[in-house]
This record gives sequence, C-alpha cells and structure tokens, in this order.
Amino acid sequence: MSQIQTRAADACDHALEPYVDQLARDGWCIMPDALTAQHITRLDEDLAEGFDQAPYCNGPFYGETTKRLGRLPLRSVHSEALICHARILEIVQQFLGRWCDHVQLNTTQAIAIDPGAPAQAPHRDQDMFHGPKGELEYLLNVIWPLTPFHPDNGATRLWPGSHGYAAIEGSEVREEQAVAPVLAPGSALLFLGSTLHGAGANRSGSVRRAVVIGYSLGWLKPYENPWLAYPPLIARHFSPELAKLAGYVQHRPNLGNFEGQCPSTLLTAGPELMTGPRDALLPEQAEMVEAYCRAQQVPG
Ligand SMILES: O=C(O)CCC(=O)C(=O)O
Ligand SMILES: [Fe+2]
Repeated sequence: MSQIQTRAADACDHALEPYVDQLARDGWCIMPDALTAQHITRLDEDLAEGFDQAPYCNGPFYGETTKRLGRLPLRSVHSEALICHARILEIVQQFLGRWCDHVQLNTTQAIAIDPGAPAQAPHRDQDMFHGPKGELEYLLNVIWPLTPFHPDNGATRLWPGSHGYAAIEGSEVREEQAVAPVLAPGSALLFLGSTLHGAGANRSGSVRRAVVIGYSLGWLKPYENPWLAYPPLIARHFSPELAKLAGYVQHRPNLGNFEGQCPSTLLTAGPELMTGPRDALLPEQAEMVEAYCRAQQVPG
C-alpha cells in the first residue's frame, strides 16, 4: 500500500472504511444502493434524447460504436445527486484531499456502448496528467450504470492491484486478470486514477449505458473544461456545492482567480461590481506573510 493509501485508511470514518480499504488494496470498490434505481431511471430518461441525437465517437480509444455526452448537469437535474454524493465525496477527500486545497469535478460524461463494440484499450485515466506516478493519486472516477452491467454487455473491466506504485512497473496487460463486476443501476463503481481499466466488449443485443463522474486534484487542468461547459450565467443556477466543484472557487493560494477575486463572485455580480484583488491564502501562508510584514515594522 502506498503512503497516501495508508493515510487515507487511517483517517477514514467507520462506515466508509470498507470502501476506502478496498480502494487502497485493489484500486476499486463497489458501493451498492448508493442511490435508488428509480433515481437512475429518471436520469437515464433525461439523457435518452441526447443519446438519440448524438453522433458516434471518433477514434479507437473513445470507440466508433460508442456515444458520449458531456455537461451532465445541463442535461439532467438528476445528475447532481451523483456528482454531490456525500459519501462518495468523503471517500474522494480521503484519497485526494492531502494533495490539494480542495477537489474538483474532472468529468461528467454519459457513455453508450452499442452491441458489437469491441473492448476498449485498457488504460489508466491518470495518464492524462504528466507528473510523477505512484506516490499520489490524481483522480478518482465513479461509474454509475444506467443499464445493468454484466461481463457480456460491456461492463467496465478492472485489473485488481494495478494501481499506485504497480502502475509504474510497466508490466504487460494480462487479459485473464481483468474482472468485470456485475452491477445494478443505483450502485456505484469507484476506482482510482492509477487503476488499469476499460469498457468491455458488448457481446449482447442491447446498448450498455453508464455515467462517469470523475474528481481530480483541484490544481489540475480538468478533463471537461468547466468554465466553458458551465459559464457564469449557467453556473449561477447551480447549488453552491456544485458550483464549487465546477471551478467557481479559488484554489489557495490565489489559483483560478478572476481579476484577483474568487470566480464565485461572478455568480452573483458582474465584473463592474467587483472590488480589488483579494488574497486567498492557506493559513500557514497568511502567517508567513504576516510574520514578514511584522518583522519589517520593527525599528532597526
Ligand atoms: O465506459 C466504461 O466502462 C469505461 C470508459 C473509460 O474508462 C474511459 O473512457 O476512460
Ligand atoms: Fe477510463
């Protein structure tokens, strides 16, 4: 187990411990009944028209017999319960919180995989970030099945134990070591950014649909550009929690500001009403700056 995973497990609240333990040990875990099946049906219904109208993806990674929809908060009010799921956010915090001031939304994506689609190339989602691997996790993904998942219809495949430092060992992908958990709508599949995984082949006669909600360290460039996906006039209708996850917050110190202000000010006022730039520092940084200023004032 890596240091971060040990610390995450140490800090975990009792009810979440089994999930954190399994994530740390295997790189993935299942939270059954995380939401009701009825809630997921409503979300699936809201996405149906978007899927009908969407063109197929291009390229062998996305898969030419798959469709993908982004910007899920705009497509369904029911997506917020997935994105802001309290227990999941606590687990995300356990794994990512140590490395950032706060976590952010990395992905909101619905994926439909047609009958006949081949298996997606196994990959690690963390590889979109060009930094050191092994000592930290960059992201945590949650797959919410919209249709039942089973090994024959494109269920997500995962390679247990392929995460953390194992991700930098460069061992070959052994197909027979993949697991493809059976999942019912309402359950959530959580996996680390370092875990090897990919959509399975759809050998069934019906479309496999799912939603992926991903969270990443708050100082990274997110997969889905939140300020284009959710400009201020749209994000001002979000709950404060969703707006914060979608980038309307400064990552201390001072990262992601607008004219030196927290970008959340744009959710209530126009730029013309804003005051001057304002420090957003972590407590230890504020203390350091104050100590320096005090020392400068001592007569010499
Ligand atoms: O749809 C799935 O099961 C996984 C998709 C995935 O891992 C990806 O596109 O990065
Ligand atoms: Fe992936």
